[in-house]
Amino acid sequence: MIMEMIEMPKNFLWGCASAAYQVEGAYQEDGKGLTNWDQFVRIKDKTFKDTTGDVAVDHYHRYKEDIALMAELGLKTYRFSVSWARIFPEGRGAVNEKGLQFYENLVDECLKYGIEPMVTLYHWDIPAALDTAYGGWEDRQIVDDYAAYAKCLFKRLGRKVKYWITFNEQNIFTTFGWLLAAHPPGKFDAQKMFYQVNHHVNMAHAKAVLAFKQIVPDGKIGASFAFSPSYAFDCDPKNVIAKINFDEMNSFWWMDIYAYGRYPAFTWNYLDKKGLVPEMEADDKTILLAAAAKLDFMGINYYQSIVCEYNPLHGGVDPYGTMNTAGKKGTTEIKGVPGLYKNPPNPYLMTTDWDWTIDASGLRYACREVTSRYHLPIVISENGLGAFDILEDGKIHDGYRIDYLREHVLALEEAVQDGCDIISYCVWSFTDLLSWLNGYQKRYGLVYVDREEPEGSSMNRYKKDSFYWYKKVISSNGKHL
Ligand code: BGP
Repeated sequence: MIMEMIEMPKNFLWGCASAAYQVEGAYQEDGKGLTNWDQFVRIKDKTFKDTTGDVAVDHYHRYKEDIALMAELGLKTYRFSVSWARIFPEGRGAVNEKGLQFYENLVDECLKYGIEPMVTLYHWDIPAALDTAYGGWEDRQIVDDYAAYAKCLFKRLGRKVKYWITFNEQNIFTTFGWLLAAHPPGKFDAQKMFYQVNHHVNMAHAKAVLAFKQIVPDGKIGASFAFSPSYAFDCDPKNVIAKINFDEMNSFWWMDIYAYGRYPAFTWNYLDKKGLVPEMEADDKTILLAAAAKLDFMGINYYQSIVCEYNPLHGGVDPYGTMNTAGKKGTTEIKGVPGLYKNPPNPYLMTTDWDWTIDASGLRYACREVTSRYHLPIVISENGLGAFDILEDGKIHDGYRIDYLREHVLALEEAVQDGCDIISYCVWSFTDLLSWLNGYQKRYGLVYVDREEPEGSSMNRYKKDSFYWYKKVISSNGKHL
């Protein structure tokens, strides 16, 4: 069907997103405590060329310049995260006023230009002091410390910030941290702890949502989930069952908690037989249910879809294949869970240099699935293309990024026509920034930042072709693609 270009709903929040560790730098300034990432990146060979976010793209000092550029673009919302250790250097206890002031300044700067701030409370950087004190997310104490941190921000910024996100990609930071050893705390195959950690995060999320509704009753709160919608390899029933296994283990396990306040039955049953279900306290179920009833939107970070195929219990592929962090196409290994599913490549789709499948229709599929299953408004809190960019005479001709974004915005418009209630779309990212494991060479920005892996470049900002393209999209409210 040929779709007509449509205007997005009135007041649609065209946005861009970032995360504190990936943009701010200033890792030891104004009383900030160290975080898990400040420490992890110092372990040799954990990140591409041992890059760090010590300086990142210096947003801490250049936020005014960056927000002025956002205003020039016509941005309606800027999604950024708060570094917990700037607010509570020890993770709990004494508040660091300078940290709070920095974020209030950032919010005020956005509001000055009519840009709606959207605040993520946790985008993967936990104060190192809490890891030292009791093992961070591994200990139940984290739930109340996170809730206290969240309340402090709701109280300080709740009158100015309407949109809040409790966690960014809980599924990714826990999988990479406790199963793949690729993110802090760098544990491999710690399955029992992985599910326990996730339960702690769920409780922290739930308590924050409940506190939010008391402190900021007219605000909106959700969680951002890295959602990869899946396709069965074909209509062989074995592959179709592999798909629903994958969905329940990898998507609904988290999204059902946010939206329904309960764990899905198949996964619970499967984990129970293996002795992997988390320990829960007496009123956890009540708290989860109460928070779910108050969730305002589902945040979706969409980058790619996935294919599911039968994976035999014996002789199947395992979950821990090699990752492509160098941008060399074809170096990612197929992964899966023996007896449940495996994820082969999709022969119908192209991939990025980092082997991420490019599938705009998957975004429409994701919105449709979330709408049918959860009946919630949707914030697309991240979507974008990581690529090598070339700066030539002050220009960056990133037509490939424009093609990618155009296809995805079109798919989003189709989802709106399908009946999905989508309130925002945030391009990842506004400026180039640190890609956690891939250094500064994997660029996502609409604005190029002159920096390489080693410190010392100018940090000058250059508008890419995609900047000018997105400006037209925003000013036409999605009609001009
Ligand atoms: C998401 C994260 C972002 C960002 C993005 C791109 O998972 O929320 O922080 O990094 O992915 O990922 P990468 O930098 O690995 O290419």
